[in-house]
Amino acid sequence: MCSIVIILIIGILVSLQSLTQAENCSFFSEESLKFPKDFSFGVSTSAYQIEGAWNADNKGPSIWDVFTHNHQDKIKDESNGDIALDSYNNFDLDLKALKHLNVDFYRFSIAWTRIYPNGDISSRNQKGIDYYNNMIDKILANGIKPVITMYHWDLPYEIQKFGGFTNSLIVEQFLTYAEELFENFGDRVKTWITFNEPNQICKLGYGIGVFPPAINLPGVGDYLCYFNLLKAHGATYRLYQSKFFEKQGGKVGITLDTIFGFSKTNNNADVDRIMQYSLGLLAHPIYSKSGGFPKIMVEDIQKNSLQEGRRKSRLPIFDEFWRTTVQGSADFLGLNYYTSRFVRRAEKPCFESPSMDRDADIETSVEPEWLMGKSEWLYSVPEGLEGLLKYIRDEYNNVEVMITENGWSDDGELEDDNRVRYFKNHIQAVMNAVNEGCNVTSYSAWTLVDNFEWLKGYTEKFGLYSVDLTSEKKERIPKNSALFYKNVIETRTIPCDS
Ligand code: GBH
Repeated sequence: MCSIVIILIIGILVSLQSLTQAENCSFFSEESLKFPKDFSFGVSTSAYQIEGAWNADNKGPSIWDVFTHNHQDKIKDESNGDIALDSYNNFDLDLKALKHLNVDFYRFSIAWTRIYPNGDISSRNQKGIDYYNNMIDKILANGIKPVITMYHWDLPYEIQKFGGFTNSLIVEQFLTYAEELFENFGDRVKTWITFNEPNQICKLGYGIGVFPPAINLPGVGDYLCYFNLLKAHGATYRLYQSKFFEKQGGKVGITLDTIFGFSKTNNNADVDRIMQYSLGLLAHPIYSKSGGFPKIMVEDIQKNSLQEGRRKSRLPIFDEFWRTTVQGSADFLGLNYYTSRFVRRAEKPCFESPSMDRDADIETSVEPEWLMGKSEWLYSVPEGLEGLLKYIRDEYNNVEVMITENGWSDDGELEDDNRVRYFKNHIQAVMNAVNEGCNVTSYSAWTLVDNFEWLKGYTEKFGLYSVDLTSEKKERIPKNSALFYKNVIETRTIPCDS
């Protein structure tokens, strides 16, 4: 009797295990294996990575144009986005791929320098506005919803001349640009993302200085950037609420990127530390009940700053007006998830001082069995996505989450089985999280077509489609992963047999 029960229990456990791998589809009811009806699937891109036409129709230079032109040596294959996939002149090719995939939405970004070539309203460029108007109309005419990222790293170069995100003038400049977008496109666009990945904008751009504008001011410039960027985001949300929401009825959010931290010794304090320094510094000001930067950061950075002989903290503090403007300033949390790490508190201070890394004081490591992509930072850790979604559910009052990016890099082969596996396991992680009560409403794959991968040029491919950049037609050719994703989208399930 007893052994039968044990065998039964083992049987159930084994089936549960296979459910998480999405292989034993017959065990559970159809419903628990299907995404909810209103869950939507899409694909994401960004302007500089695909558009090309870097100076067409009055477009002004962005910090990426100037950086790639002046520092060819910093880009792995010495390439740039001058032509890229030439999506600016070939949007129909992208549209054809979008239709083939059957996506519910297309997330793309607008190049600020097409709308305002020098960043300021005085340079308003009707041709740029016409271009995106036409694109939005075409997307909608094909039954696809446009999701717009207002800023995906291509700051107008003229704005960087006065300090970019380290100058609080950025708040007013961004707000004016955002208003232009709401006014021109808001009748048809109902999902707005202000900024893509402030972590990369601020830490890489103004802290470590490996991304343009390549300001090397660790632990100072990065924090100033976060501070001003959050104010620009908050002000934009308030503008939409007061002037556009009643008529247009859309949603405004921001896209944050983070790893999930695992602890080998189940040390929750270490996990919380990394999550606050990676996600909390942006999510706490916006999504927590109290607002402002996370307590742990305020305390650490104050303490370290005084120890360094400064008169006050390197981390700016929101005054009451800005704390309340930023707090609650999003209808959803856009999440870019790629990878995770094991984390532990550093035994000895091992980062330069001052720096965000020194303030965070966390060492990270990876597991030998985690599969690595072409990108050296990218390991496949689907359980990190599930853990992260549950963390957000518990920490930020189950705010609506839109997964705005998730993707895998390789050499660009059409038989991209590792990408198929990556997507399969991560989409399964999303389904598990949804079944655990996480308020996730959409999933977007990065990216439509192999494109300009920033410092790696065209050497790391993330696309569902491949393109021969030397060919005349620049046709987008589906990889196995495109066919896999198309199947997920059309069936709302994760296929058992791939
Ligand atoms: C996303 O960032 C971006 O939104 C997207 O544009 C990009 O193409 C995609 O990921 C793939 O990278 O080693 O110093 O060069 C994800 C976060 C930011 C992680 C840059 C890797 C490399 C830093 N990525 N980071 S560095």
